[in-house]
Amino acid sequence: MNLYSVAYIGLGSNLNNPSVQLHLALRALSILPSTRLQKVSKFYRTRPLGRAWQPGYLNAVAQLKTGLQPLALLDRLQAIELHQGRVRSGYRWGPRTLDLDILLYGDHQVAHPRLKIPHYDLSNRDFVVLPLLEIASPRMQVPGLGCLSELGRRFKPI
Ligand code: A4P
Ligand code: MG
Repeated sequence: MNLYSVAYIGLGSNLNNPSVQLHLALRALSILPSTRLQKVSKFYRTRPLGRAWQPGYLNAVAQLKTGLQPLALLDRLQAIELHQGRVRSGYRWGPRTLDLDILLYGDHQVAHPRLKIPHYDLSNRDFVVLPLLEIASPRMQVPGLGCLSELGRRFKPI
C-alpha cells in the first residue's frame, strides 16, 4: 500500500508583501514532516475575487507528496497561516497575509465539517486551474469534476 499521496495546495496572499509571504509559505511547506515539496507554479498576479476594494492577490499552486492525512495536513497549513500573521477577520473573502487551501488530495473526496476536497470552488477559479495545469498532467481527473484540461478551457491566460 502506498502511504504517500500527491496533494495540491493553493497559495494566496494580498497583504504584507505577497511575494515574501508566498516564499515563506513554500519554505514552510518544504519542511513539513513526511512531506516533499515537488513542484511549484509561477506566481500569478490576480484580481480579487469577492470583495473588490481589497488589494490584488498573488496566487500559486504547489504539489506535495505527503504521508500526512488530510486533516493533519489542514492543521499544519492553518498553523503556517497563523505563523505568518493571518488574522481571521470574521468575514469571508477578506484580505489576508496568507491563505493555504487543499485543492486536491490524490483522488480522494473528503466531506468533513472542517474540510472539503476537492476545494469547493476549484473549477470556477482561473488562479487555481491555470497554475494546476502548469504543474499537473492535463489528463488528471479531478474527482467529481472531470479532466483538468477540460476545466482549463473556460479560462483565458492570466
Ligand atoms: N476548509 C474546508 N475545505 C478546505 C480546504 N479544502 N482547504 C475550511 C482549506 N480549508 C478548508 O477557511 C475557512 C474554513 O474552510 C477553514 O477553517 C477550513 O476548516 P479560511 O481560510 O479560514 O477562510 P477563507 O479563506 O476566508 O474562506 P474561504 O471560503 O475558504 O475563502 P476562499 O474561497 O479561500 O477565498 N481572490 C484572488 N484573486 N485570489 C485568492 O486567493 N481568495 C479568497 C478567499 C477570496 N478572493 C481571492 C482569493
Ligand atoms: Mg482558505
